[in-house]
Amino acid sequence: MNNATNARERLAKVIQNGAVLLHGNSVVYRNNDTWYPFRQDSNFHYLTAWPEQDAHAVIIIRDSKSELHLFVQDRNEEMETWEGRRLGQEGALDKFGAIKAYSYNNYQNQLPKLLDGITDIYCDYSNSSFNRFDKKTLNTAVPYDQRGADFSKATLHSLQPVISELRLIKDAGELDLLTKACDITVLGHIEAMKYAKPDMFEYQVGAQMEKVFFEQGAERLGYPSIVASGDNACILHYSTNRDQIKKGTLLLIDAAAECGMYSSDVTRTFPVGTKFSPPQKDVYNAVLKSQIEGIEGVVEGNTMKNVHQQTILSLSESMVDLGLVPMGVEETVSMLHFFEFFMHGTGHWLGLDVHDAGSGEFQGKPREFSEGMVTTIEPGIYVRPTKPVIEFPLLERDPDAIRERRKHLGMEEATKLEQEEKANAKTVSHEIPKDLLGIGVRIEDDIVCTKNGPLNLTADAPKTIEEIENLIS
Ligand SMILES: [Mn+2]
Repeated sequence: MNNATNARERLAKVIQNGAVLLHGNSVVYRNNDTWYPFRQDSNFHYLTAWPEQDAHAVIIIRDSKSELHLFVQDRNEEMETWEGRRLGQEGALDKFGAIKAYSYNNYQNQLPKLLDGITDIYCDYSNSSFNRFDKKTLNTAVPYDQRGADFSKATLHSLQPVISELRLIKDAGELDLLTKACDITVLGHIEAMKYAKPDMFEYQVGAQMEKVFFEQGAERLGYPSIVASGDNACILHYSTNRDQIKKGTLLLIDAAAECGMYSSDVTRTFPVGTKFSPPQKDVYNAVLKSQIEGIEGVVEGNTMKNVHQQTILSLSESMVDLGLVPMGVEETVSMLHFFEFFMHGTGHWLGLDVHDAGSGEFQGKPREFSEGMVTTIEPGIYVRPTKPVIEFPLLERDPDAIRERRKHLGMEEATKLEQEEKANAKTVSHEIPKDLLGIGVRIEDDIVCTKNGPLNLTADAPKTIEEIENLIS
C-alpha cells in the first residue's frame, strides 16, 4: 500500500476511538479559463494519498483500528475529456484502501450516518473547507436540543495537534521520498553553480536549475526559488529574480524540488565569475562554521532551542571578529545586537510542507530531537547595504521575557513598550566595515535525526570554499 496506510495505523493508535474528518483541496481559479496548478492538501494526502481535487475523507476509528471512507468525484467521460482522468469510487476502493467509497456530492447526507454513536470527532480547522462543509453538517450529524434536554455526547477536537505529532516523525517510506527530493535538489544546485556567469539574469540561472529538478522527476518546486545576487541576498524571501548578476558578487540560491509531495529545502551561496573575495570569504566561513556546528547538534535529546542558542553564540563571535557589532560577544548576544544580521531561526521541520507540521515545544518544554525528525539547519549573515551606520541600543533584552510580556499584554501594548524602552536606551553608533556592506550569506542543509546521529541528506551540494571554487572555475 502507500505511506498513508501506515499513517492511518499510527493515527488509530493515538485516537483509539473516534472519527477524523478531512477535506481535499479544490482547484484555485487564476484568471479567465486558467487555474493554479493543483496540489493536494498536505494533511489529506498524509492520511489518504488521494491525488484528486474535490474529495472528503472520514476515518472511523474503533479500538485502534481505522476504516477509511472516501468521497470522490464521480467518473464522467465528458468532464474527464476536458479536465483529466478520474479514479472514481472504484479507484478509491481498489488502490487507496477505502472500505467504502461515495460520490463527493453525498458527503453531507452520509456524514450523520457515519458519525452515529461516535463520541470524539477530530476536525481539521486549518482547512478552509471545514467552514464550508462541516460546520453546518455537524449540526445535523451531532444534534443537540437547544433547550438543554438532550445534549449530544460528541465532542469536537482539533486534529492539528494529533496530526502534527504524527507528521513530525517520518517513517521509512517518507524518508525515501525526502531523500529523492534532496538528491534532485542537490543536482539542481550543482548545475546552477556551474551555469551561473556574470551578466546573466537571476531568472536564467533559476530556469537552468529548475530544468534539472523537473528533468529528474520533481513534480513541482517546494516553494518559489530564491535566486538573489549581490545586495538581493539580504532580502530573506527575495523571489522576483529579475536582476542581472554582476561579476564578483555572491549569488544566494534557496530552492528545492518536491517529490512525491515531499519537499527539500537547500541554500547555497557562491561567487559568480571569480573566486570568493577576502571579505566574502570571511563572512562565508563564519556562516559555514556555525552551520556545521548546528548540524552536529541534531542528535537525540538535544533541542532546536539549544542549537539556535549555539548558532547565535557562534555567529556573534564571528560578528565581533568581523567588526559588525560595537561590543563584545556577551553583549552582542544579551543585547540582541546579532539580530541586525541574523534575524531568522536556525531551522524548521521539513516534510510535506517546506515549513512542516510539528511544534518546537512538547509539554511546555523545548522539544527534544528524536529518530525520524527532519529539520533544516540554515544560519545566515546579512549585511544590509542600506545600513552603513547602525545605532545599537545598550539594553539587555531577554527574548523569553519579551515573549512572555507579549503574551500577557498583547502584541500591540508590548511592542509599544519595547519601542519606548529602545528609544529611552542609550545607543552606540557603529560604522559597518564598508567592504562587508551588501554581503548576504545563508547555507542550508536538510538533516535527519537518526539513532546514529545527524544524517545530512543534502551533503553532496558543494559547501566549503574549496569545493565551490573547484566546481565553478
Ligand atoms: Mn528553510
